[in-house]
Amino acid sequence: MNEIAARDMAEVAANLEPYWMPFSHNRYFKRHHERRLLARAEGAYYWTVEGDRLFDCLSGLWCVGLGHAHPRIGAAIKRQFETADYCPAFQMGHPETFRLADRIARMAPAGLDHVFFVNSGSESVDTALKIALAYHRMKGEAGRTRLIGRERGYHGVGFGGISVGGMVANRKMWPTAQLVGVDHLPHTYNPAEMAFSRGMPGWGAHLADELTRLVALHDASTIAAVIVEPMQGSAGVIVPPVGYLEKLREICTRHGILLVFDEVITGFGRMGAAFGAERFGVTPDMITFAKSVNNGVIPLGGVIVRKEIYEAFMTGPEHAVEFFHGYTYSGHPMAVAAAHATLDLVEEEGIFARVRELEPVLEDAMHSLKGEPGVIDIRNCGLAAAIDLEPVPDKPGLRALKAFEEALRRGQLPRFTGDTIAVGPPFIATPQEIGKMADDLRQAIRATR
Ligand code: PXG
Ligand code: PLP
Repeated sequence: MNEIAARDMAEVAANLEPYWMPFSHNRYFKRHHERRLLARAEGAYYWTVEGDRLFDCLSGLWCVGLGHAHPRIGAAIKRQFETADYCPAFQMGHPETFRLADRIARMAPAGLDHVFFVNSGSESVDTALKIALAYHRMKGEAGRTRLIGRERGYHGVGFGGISVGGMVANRKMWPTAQLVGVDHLPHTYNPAEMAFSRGMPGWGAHLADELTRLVALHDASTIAAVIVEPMQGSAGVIVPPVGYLEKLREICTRHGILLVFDEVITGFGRMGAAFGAERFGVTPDMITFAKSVNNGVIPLGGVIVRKEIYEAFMTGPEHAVEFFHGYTYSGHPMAVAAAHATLDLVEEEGIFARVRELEPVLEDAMHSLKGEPGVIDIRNCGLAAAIDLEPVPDKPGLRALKAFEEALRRGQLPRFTGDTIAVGPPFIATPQEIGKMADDLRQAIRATR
């Protein structure tokens, strides 16, 4: 970092107060921000304002798989800025946005072939839920108004997303602001049956039968859609039990209920395939995505839908708007340019195959932490893994915070929530970097004893 940049950073650091940080302990951060202000990023590393290098254990927040500051992505953004920085999204379009929709449709499971663009995972979820409700109405089944989510699910922070989401802290402040008629499937995590499972646990497929129970309770004619993350990311890498997603698919099909996979984390490489749907061999009716689609460089998300869903909307006079929904920045040319450059690199460098090669490396490295003090579970799938630590009595979250701070001292930037440490290394990470990450986490965990 040059001298001026260093001085600017120091000045910024002097007044941290006005920024209200998202999903953060603001007061603690503003008093203890050593190694937590990131000044620079390149490849699989960040550099803090103090000049310390940190390995990017979670690829940013699950989004920067190809590493930071990729020159090809940077060049594409610059070129797009000079060519057409913004185009109105409504009643107009940029050719590259159409080309990206076509490209994503080709990567998606057969049958899912239309793409609606948004700017975040939260928007992708709210959009998918609105499509589901409107779809049934367009089809003459206006009574299908119920949405089914899942306990421990994370579907962003929009009012729709928190309604189907299953994390109490994200919901409890807004009980009357949530969608009515929502119900939840049970989560699939049961440590007594699956602690230290490698990949998909063998126990738990029967929990999908709870959907049959909800159908019996509410009647299928009232249910519009079921939304689940194929692998629950935010909840701490909760991997679907063998056979579970297949059962959900079968029950939804039987009852005319749309199945939505929220692939904001699992889409575009994290599972070693274009989508979790492909990896797990189960095809939903809609897929929501964001994050890795353009390496997290400029906000971009979307919803991929089946042809029949798109076509159900294509009625009425041809000159009239069919779906009253969209965002100023839907299909933003800059975000789209970053996506094309990202997907070019993903293809050229065989990124999905690389993730599949790294998966057992990460699995072995992380499961080698079994037996360390206070480690009560380790889970993994694709290039994602999580470790649960035994909480300090009466101080939930403190153990993981201490491990996190020790990890920073050792040059690692993992993610911590509650007493869970999560990692999702960049797709470009080397086996050596993954090994070192696990070893540094081992020392960090030991230090919390
Ligand atoms: N759906 C899923 C499945 C997600 O994982 C969202 C929706 C919301 O996306 P936006 O772009 O609105 O944040 C997410 C986001 C973590 C972590 O530490 C996970 C997310 C975001 C930030 C941190 O696991 N997931
Ligand atoms: N609020 C106001 C007053 C607006 O004019 C708009 C868009 O025109 C919005 C919110 C929605 O913004 P966006 O399209 O970026 O989601």
